[in-house]
Amino acid sequence: MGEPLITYELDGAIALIGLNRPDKRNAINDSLIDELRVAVLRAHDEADVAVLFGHGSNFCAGLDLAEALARATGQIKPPRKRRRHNWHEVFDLIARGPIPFVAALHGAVVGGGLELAMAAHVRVCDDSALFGLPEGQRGIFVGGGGTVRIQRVVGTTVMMDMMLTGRLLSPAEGLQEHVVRYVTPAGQALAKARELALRIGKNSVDTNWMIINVLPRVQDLSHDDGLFVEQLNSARARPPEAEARLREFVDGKAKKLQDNQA
Ligand code: 1HE
Repeated sequence: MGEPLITYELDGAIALIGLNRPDKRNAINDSLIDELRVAVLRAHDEADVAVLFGHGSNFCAGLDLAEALARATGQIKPPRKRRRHNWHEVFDLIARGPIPFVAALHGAVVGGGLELAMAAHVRVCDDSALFGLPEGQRGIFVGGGGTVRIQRVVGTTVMMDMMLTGRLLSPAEGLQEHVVRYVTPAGQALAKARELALRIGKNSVDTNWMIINVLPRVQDLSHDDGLFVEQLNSARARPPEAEARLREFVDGKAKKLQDNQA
């Protein structure tokens, strides 16, 4: 058996999930998606937060174009039954699962690689990162949730430009367009992502679940329905953990918020 296409490591409550196909720039083929699914589900079971990163020179070169060609020419037969797209399934497991994901990005973060990164909840890149959607140049279209997820983050104008002109965004532009929230010097994105994951992992797991599951759904609702869903969630019976954390503050024993500055 060859090297796994996904590496998995548990560091305390943090799952470290690495794309591990560096010779093909971590291009996503069906086997990689299958292994990613297994790793994500394992992280759901045993971790409170996960970090997603790429081994080698870049985060991810997107769809495996050789496999896409084999599919386009009929060398790989289409499935007999229609089913949900495997990328949609796995990326939604990341985006709307029980635990937050932090993405550590470097080098090429393009096409499906960008779609995967955008499934994570907090994104960090180093100054080698380049963000792009080269589908137009390859004669294909985004298929990993980009029309929904990327468009909602960067807006139609930016996504149209990226797709039509093939323009790559620099880390500074990525920051400006909310593709990432943090930029580090080269080689330090993973360390920063782990530091943020550690911080996120200290939150109540229940609140983390609400943050990542309620916010994106409310974003899709009307004002009135959004407030209704917010009320249902904020008013639902709070676990003992909430009581303990509230008491900690009231008793003057909670950590100062200022300790959390950038
Ligand atoms: C690949 C892929 C790939 C590299 N599929 N094999 N994605 C793209 O259009 C990006 C295509 N890739 C690139 O533009 C460049 O490879 C990179 C900028 C990412 C990196 O450049 P570099 O110089 O470091 O590497 P390289 O020499 O171009 O590639 C190294 C190897 O990786 C080479 O294979 P080799 O056997 O000749 O060594 C490449 O063929 C291979 N490789 N990228 C397959 N993507 C569900 S919809 C989503 C649609 C999309 O994602 S579209 C975007 C596709």
